[in-house]
Amino acid sequence: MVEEFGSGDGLLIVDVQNDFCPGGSLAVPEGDEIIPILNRWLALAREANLPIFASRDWHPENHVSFRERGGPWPPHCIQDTQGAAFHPDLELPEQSTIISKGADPDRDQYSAFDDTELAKRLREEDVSRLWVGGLAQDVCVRASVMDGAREGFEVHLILPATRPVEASPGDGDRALEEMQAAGAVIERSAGPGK
Ligand code: VGL
Ligand code: ZN
Repeated sequence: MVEEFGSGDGLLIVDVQNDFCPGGSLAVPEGDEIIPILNRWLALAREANLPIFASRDWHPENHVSFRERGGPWPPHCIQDTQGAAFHPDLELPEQSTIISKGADPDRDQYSAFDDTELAKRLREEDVSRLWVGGLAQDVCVRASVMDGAREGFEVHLILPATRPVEASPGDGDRALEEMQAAGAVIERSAGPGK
């Protein structure tokens, strides 16, 4: 249970985009069910004036991760398409900082920290404890949580606010173990005061 959410806290919402939600081209099962939980965190973060970051997968049409180039995934989150847009129910405040990744056609970036300004921006905003939710638990959330822990942040994964895509069965649970082993805290309650 999260007793207090205030100074030193920051929120990172990973890849809550149409293509990763039911109906999208790389749908995470129940991916949209995390949105009401994230909206509560967003409202609290906004009230407390805490820094909010939202990452997005932002691929060119010919991205190396797509099957036609021998990659593991169907085409998804192509820049400036509906599939790449944040889910319309996600209530991202105006002041949120958007972190785009995966724009290089020849390289993937699962982590929101990979070659982005995120770590620097978090330090500038004096964030020491980072709350993370979003999609997918076993891909970009996993990579972002592990990098965040490696960068020295106290990373808490909001478990009810994430879902795995499970390209292979068991990936979701394996990712949780790896994140925990990297020093992240797996938070099983849905939010502050819940
Ligand atoms: C993701 C698969 C491919 C994610 C991104 O955001 O978790 N998964 N690209
Ligand atoms: Zn991708």
